[in-house]
Amino acid sequence: EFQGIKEGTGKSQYSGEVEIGTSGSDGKFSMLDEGRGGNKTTNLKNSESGDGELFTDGDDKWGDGSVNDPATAGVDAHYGAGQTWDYYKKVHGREGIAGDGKGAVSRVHYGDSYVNAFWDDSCFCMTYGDGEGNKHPLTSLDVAAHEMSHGVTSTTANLEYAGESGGLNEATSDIFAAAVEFNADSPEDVPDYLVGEKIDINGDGTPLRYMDEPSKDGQSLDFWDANAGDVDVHYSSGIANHFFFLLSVGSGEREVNGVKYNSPTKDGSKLEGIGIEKAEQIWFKALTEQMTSTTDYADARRATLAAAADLYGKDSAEVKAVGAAWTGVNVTG
Ligand code: ASN
Ligand code: ZN
Repeated sequence: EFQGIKEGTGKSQYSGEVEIGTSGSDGKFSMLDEGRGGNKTTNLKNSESGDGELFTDGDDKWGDGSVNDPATAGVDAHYGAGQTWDYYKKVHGREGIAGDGKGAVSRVHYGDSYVNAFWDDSCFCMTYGDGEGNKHPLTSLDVAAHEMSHGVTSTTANLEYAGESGGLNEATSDIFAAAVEFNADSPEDVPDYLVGEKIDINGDGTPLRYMDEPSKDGQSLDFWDANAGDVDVHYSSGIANHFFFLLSVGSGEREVNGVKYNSPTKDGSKLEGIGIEKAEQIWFKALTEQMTSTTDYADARRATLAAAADLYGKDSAEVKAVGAAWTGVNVTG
């Protein structure tokens, strides 16, 4: 639901026509969302430093839905920040990324053909490149939610960004990116268990990452093994992303919102999911109450089992499902 004091309309590149929280009055509006802690979105105009220039507009109708209008990337980023804010508030009772009611800054048009986006604790801001040829800004809803969720992780468990804890840090951002999509009101971004499916980062229409079978990207791990801590954190995250898919949806061939998945288990077990609504509650409680900077995969199994026991009872079907999903990704406890 909309909580800002002003509602502008934006034509985004990836989410269709959306409402965004703005401020101001006739003749001069700005991308400052007072209703969401003062989230604001600025234009770096290809610079790689500075705060950027706050987006302003005369009639509160932003962007044209294409890269030709610099405000379009602003719409996507501002919308993503707003939807992520609403998600944490509505689903987890958390006010803002740090839980203190304060908004964050989104900076778009970073550098030239920069193919990444990143969160930075020190500026409490996220920054988006414009992608290959400056044609595909990395501003889709899931990318925004992923980056902002790095801020949630660093103000809670603070999972160290290396080794297995780094994989769990990355997975936390992908998990909440999916959860934000499922809770958002985007007319065009179909909620799915894919990461970066809108930004065409590979140039062939394929997503950046797959949660049902992470190895489909060519590098991510589907299952835990003793070397999991040695690979890039964006690949060891596959183990927990896969756990989350199995817990939410189940194993084998599945279809959600018209998107087809096929999720294997290491032990050949056939799993039924408990739904993303419960799975995201379990992950959030584990992240905020159980995990620490050094949590590894074995600890994550214990943390989520404890969270599920707190939420649903120690003999609950949910606790059994958590254990079975971890076993399915070879975190056997
Ligand atoms: N977009 C990347 C991420 O959020 C940036 C990085 O590698 N830290 O994971
Ligand atoms: Zn990340």
